[in-house]
Amino acid sequence: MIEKPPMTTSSPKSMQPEPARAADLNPLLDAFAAGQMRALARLITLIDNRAPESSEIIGRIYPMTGRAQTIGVTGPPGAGKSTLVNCLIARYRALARKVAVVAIDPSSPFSGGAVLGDRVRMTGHYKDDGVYIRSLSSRGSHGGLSRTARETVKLLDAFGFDVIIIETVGVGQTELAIMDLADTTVVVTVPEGGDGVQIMKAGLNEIADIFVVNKADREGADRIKAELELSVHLRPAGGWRPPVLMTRAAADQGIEPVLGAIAKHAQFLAEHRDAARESERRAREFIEVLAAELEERATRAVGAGSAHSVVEEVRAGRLNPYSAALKLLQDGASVADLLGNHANGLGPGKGGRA
Ligand SMILES: Nc1nc2c(ncn2[C@@H]2O[C@H](COP(=O)(O)OP(=O)(O)O)[C@@H](O)[C@H]2O)c(=O)[nH]1
Ligand SMILES: [Mg+2]
Repeated sequence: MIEKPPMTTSSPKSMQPEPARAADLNPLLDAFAAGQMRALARLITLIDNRAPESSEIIGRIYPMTGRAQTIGVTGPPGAGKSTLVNCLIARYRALARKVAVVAIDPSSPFSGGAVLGDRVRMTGHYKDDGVYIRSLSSRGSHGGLSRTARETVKLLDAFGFDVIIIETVGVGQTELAIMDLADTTVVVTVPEGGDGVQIMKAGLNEIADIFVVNKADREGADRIKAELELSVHLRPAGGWRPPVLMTRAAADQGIEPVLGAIAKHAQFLAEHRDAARESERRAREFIEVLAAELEERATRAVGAGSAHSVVEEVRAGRLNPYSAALKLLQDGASVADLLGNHANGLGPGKGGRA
C-alpha cells in the first residue's frame, strides 16, 4: 500500500482558526487497534497536519510501541536509497516480517523504481498488507518534520510493523534529527566525484552505523570504499565499527550483506543497552513534546481571537511580550486558563488540565 500525503494548505505556524478536529478519537483508535489500515492512514494524516489532538493520539497508542526495529536510510539525492529500500522490503517480506516505509525524500517515488518496482509488483508486495509506504509532507517547520516523523514511526510501531524504514535525504539538521529515530542508520553513497567529502561535511559520517557504496558498477567505487574505511578506523576502539559494503541496488546485488550488517548492529545494540542514555533520551523527548505542545497551544490560543486579558494587553501594546509571558507563568491558573483544555479540544475529565 503506497500513500501520498493529502494536499492541504494548513500550516501549524500561521495564526489560523483551529483546524477541524476528529469528532471523537475513540472509534478511530479502536479501528487502529483492530488493525485497520485506513485508521492508521487517517491517524498519520492527523499527525502530519499537526492536528491539535496529535499528542493525545500518541499518548494513547504509546503502550503498544517499542517492538519494531527502525532503520534509517540516508544519503545524497540519487544515491539509490529508494532502490535499496525496495530491495530490503522484498527481503524482509520473504522473512515474513511486516515492513513500513516512511519516505521524507520527495525526489524519488517508490512506485517508479524500474527493476525492483516490477519485482515487487511481481511478487505481489505491491498489494501486500505487510507493506505500507507513506510519504510525509515537508510542510512542518524545522522541528515539526522530525516530530511528525517520530510520531509516525510510533504509530507504525504500535500498529504492528516489525521493521520500519525511514528514508530521508541527508542534507541538514532536520534530517540528522530524523535519523536519530533509527536504531540503525545506513548511509548510502555513490562513487561520483567528491561524494565522500560531502558525506563527511554533512555530518553523516558520525551517524552512520553502516556505509553502503551503491552503484558499485561505476568507476571509483573501490576508492570511496577505502576512504570510508579509513574514516571508520578513526572511531574509538571498543565501539561499533561501521562496515563499508558495496551494492548494485538497481540489479538487486549485494543486498544480503546489508541485511546481515543491520541484524548484527541490532544485536550489538541489544548487548550494549545503556539504561542511563535511554533515561536521558526519554527526558529529552518529554521536554521536546512539552515545549512543542506549549507553542502549538499558545499559537492557537493567541490566534483564535482570545479575549484573555493578558493577550489583549499584549496586542494593545500596553504590556510588553516579555513581562506578559513571565506574568502568565507565575500563575498556574492563568496558564491553564489560556492554554488549558478548551485550547486543545479535550473535554473536561480527560486529563488535559494542568
Ligand atoms: N548504475 C546504477 N544505478 C542505480 C543503482 N541503484 C540505483 N540506481 C539508479 O539511480 C537512480 C536514483 O535512484 P533512487 O533509488 O531513486 O535514489 P534516491 O534519490 O537516493 O532514493 C535511479 O535511476 C536508479 O535506477 C546501481 O546500483 N547502479
Ligand atoms: Mg528516494
